[in-house]
Amino acid sequence: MKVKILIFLFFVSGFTSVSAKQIFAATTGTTTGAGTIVSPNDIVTAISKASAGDTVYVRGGQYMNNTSLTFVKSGNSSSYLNIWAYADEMPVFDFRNQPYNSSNPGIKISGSYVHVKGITVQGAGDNGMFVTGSNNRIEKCIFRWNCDSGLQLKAGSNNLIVNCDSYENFDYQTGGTTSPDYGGNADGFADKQYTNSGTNTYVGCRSWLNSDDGWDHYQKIGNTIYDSCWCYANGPASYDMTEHIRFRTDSASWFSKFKNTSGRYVITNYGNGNGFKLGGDYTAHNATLRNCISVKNKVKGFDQNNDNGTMILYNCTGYLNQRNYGFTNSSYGKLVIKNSASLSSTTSNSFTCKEVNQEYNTWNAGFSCNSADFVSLDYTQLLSPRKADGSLPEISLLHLVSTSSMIDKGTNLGLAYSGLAPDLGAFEFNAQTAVISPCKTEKLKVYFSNANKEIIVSGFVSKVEIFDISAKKIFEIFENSENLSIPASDWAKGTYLIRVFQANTDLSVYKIILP
Ligand SMILES: [Ca+2]
Ligand SMILES: [Ca+2]
Ligand SMILES: [Ca+2]
Repeated sequence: MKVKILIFLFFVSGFTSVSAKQIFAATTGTTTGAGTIVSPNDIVTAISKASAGDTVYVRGGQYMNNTSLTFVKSGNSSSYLNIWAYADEMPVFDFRNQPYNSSNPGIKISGSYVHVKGITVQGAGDNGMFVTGSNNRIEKCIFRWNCDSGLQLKAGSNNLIVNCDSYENFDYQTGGTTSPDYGGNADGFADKQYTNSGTNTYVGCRSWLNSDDGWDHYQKIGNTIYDSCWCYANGPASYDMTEHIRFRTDSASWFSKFKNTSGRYVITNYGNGNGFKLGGDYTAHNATLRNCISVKNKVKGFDQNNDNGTMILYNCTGYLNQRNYGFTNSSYGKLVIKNSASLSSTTSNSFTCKEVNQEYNTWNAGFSCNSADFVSLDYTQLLSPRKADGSLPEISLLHLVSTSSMIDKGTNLGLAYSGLAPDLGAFEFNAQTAVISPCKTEKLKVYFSNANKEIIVSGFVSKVEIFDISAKKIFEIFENSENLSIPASDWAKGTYLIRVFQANTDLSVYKIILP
């Protein structure tokens, strides 16, 4: 008995000593609050109480700030310091009353191993968020309507930016009235003008309608990976500021001079309007882009901009930019571009770096790409709402039709693919196009194996039914099975509905298009 009690005490005390704190911040929080959900702190106090392993839960609502918020706290390599939106709530840090000034970013993060999740930063007098630390993780955040770039990284290394959106950032006073360059600075993501030795990584991020560029790496020396990131319509011709959240702040001193005859306050944008600007000033920035798309930007979709690093583009798609791919400096940089696609480039692409390795792209001999290859060309889909977990929305834009000549025409680059070989462009054709009614267990997977021409139902199932497009049942099996392979080599091309029962009552429905 004594032994049992001793063991019990050991675990209790051991657990207590390493347990992480939870501290609540709210718009109604105070410096004297207990930091609990019923007695929250203000955000600055909450973060001051946190250390590695702790989580600051930020309640939803509008956090109005007239000055920058500076977070200097760090986690460590085994425990992040978390600053997370609470549950599904939406905390918005609003800096609309902050003076327009290049020393007035909204939130500054100089610490390392900090994980920020689920917050919005808007209307700052300079960058929305300004990061100088390393090994930070910025997730599910929104940066909008700031007076310089939405998210700026200016030092540090190994930062991971996941599922963030940065849009409509516009530096409307740059250059002043004597030499106007309105919009010349505000990028969606500015990761520039510094040197690092590690690698920053952007996954599932979107950048749209920013005044200057989608991503900008001017004078960057270091390394960046982009996975599944989207640029859209950066560099618009003008901004109508009449309804802008900073209108009241700068109305008399600034916006009033732009009033037009319709009573609107419209400011011409002088920004560059590139999607992914990979370098600048002949510095060596090594950029690896995988499955990225760049659509309808004012100038270049993918832009060397004199980068002297190694630029690797795998399975990227450029569409409707003035120039989808602009690699134009034959004295600098190494370009490796494969399995990529170009559609409707207004002027011709250019691939003329110091060293170029390009193959298996739609513009190379023997390959092709035209509008008939795609399910949809509706670029407004790019702005669809994200999924609940923050990941990119399901879209059909630039997805391949089953008859596309781009399917299985790529070379194996070590990325996941379906069918016999990788496809060209950002989206691999996948026979399983939709889950109509999702399965309730994570373990169920239904897909078409192009290699063996069979439908695979993996997971424990009690019954499977398959219907063709006319709703005729063409297959049925009652079997308590863990893995079914259903031969489909003699089935016609087209759409099939697959109903999978688990434990008889738990029904999942899938749509599969056989190529
Ligand atoms: Ca610029
Ligand atoms: Ca820029
Ligand atoms: Ca394929």
